[in-house]
Amino acid sequence: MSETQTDATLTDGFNLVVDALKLNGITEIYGVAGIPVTDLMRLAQEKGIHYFGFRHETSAGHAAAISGYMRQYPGICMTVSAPGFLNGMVALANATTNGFPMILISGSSDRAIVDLQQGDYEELDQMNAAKPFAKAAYRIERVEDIGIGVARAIRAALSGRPGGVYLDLPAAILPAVMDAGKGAASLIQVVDPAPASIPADSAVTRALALLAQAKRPLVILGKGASYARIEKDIRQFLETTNIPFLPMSMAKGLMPDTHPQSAATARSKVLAEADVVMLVGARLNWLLGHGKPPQWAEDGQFIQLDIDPVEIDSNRKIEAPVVGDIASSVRLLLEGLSSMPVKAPQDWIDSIEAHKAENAKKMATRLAARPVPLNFFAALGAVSRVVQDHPEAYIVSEGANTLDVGRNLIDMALPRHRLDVGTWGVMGIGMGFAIAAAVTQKAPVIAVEGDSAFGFSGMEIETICRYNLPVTVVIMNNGGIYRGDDVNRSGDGEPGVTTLSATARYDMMMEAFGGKGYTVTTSEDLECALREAVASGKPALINVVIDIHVGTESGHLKKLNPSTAQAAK
Ligand code: ADP
Ligand code: TPW
Ligand code: MG
Repeated sequence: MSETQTDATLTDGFNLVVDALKLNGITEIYGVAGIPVTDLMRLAQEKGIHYFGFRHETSAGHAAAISGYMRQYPGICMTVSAPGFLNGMVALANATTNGFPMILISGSSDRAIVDLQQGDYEELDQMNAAKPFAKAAYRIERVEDIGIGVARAIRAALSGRPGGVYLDLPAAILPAVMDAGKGAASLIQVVDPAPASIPADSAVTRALALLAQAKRPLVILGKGASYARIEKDIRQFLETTNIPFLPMSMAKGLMPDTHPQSAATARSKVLAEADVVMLVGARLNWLLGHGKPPQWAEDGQFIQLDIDPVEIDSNRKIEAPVVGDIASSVRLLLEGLSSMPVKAPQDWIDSIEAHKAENAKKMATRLAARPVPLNFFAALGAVSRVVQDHPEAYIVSEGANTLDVGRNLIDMALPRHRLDVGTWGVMGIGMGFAIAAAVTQKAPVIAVEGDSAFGFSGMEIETICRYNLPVTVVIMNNGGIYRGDDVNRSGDGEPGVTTLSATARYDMMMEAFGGKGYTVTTSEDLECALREAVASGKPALINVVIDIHVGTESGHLKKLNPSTAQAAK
């Protein structure tokens, strides 16, 4: 513990870091304590910033990142040096990949020793290690630069395409003192850190002209659109033009999934047949088949709304780029409709409707079944019925079958309420995202987790209990990664590659920390337990026993999974 500073004319690095964060509206820090940041965390807490202590830095980092996404303002993760820093890096890299604004602040060791590799405590050249994975990386080396360092980090995280920023705090600057008045004057409150970026009129007109002559137009909504909070204007734009839309996973709820213009249940058809596609904050990456055949029409034309000019033409030709911030871009497109009206042709709408009706019939049959042991459809159907009655609930999800089937079955009514594995398909976001959603949104959270996926952050249920958060974890326990019946072909009796414990009682883990645990084997019991758990507003975990034979290897990503056609040689 540092001694209490009694000289009123002096301040120090500890105080200045906390004051700089507070001045810029930071209200939470997620982290794991240790040298050299323990007292920094204590001081932050003392000065009114809520501190959430985690069991692993990756989860704390994911919490900061998703708080950034939900708030449109950087979340803060704080870690110790070297290993703690590296644990946090997974989340920082994931945030950069997904465009979530966050700042990873790590304490670091003595630079003079680190740079000569003389073996300091937790020695690592953290700033250079962070650079390839961060949108920006800064190190503050003088106590009088703390204000500038924090301001730069916030601006870098938020401006343009948001991302993860690394801020290195060498231990020596924390107790370093300076004149209190000069210290206060050195702090910077950032002004307009994510300035509007207005697209050119010509870009807007070009996009509308392309849409106006389309025979089979389609709008794709991505998480960039959710982040930009365009729910009001995009709804008006879509309802005025009657263009069908498809949400990417985390854009579900930007327009309600039950909206008649949603083409989600005719996804393959509209991708293959659309002649003009407008991408709104969605990238043509693997999640959209890179915009290429066979998923897409060879001669389809694209409009792309994005804040990053370099995104345009990244995978195929974009006929009408609209580079700007999405809120401004959509507003201008909406205004432009008065002079350039756009209406989706009725025969296109009719053909989509017919396809949707057919698929809905197939799905209804699937959902009516009540198999025991449960399969994913029956179990996730029960979850979706509860979510329908709780539109305010935040849904976190990860896994493979659990994620893919859940994404299709669980309708979202409100924007930014679905938080999942995003661009990388990363496992381990579960409890961190759930904690941040509960903390920042003061709403119930339902984390729908594969049994493998849960394991990556499972210890954080202690964190959930310690802070008494309204999080219900639902584990689809099929005893494995994808399925629970893998065979060890060596015959030596050890478990197969994807096998986990099908009889594991994850609910007892929750009980061990003081939360409520349930094990269920039927969809009725699952629905009942979930309703009770959400209504309680307290930590709960439902272990759902799923048939070990029903999962598909790699879920919906079967084609990406290479397998050997050769016998063992
Ligand atoms: P999804 O996974 O939902 O398809 P992506 O993460 O691939 O979404 O794409 C989101 C896109 O949105 C990124 O290319 C990013 O640059 C862009 N974006 C993020 N925020 C904004 C914003 N405020 N204005 C414009 N574009 C944005
Ligand atoms: C950080 C690879 C993708 S999906 C998955 C793994 C391990 C788990 C699937 O099993 P689960 O779901 O969760 O039980 P289900 O319903 O299909 O049985 N490490 C990281 N990220 C990824 N994506 C993996 C490994 C993977
Ligand atoms: Mg599983």
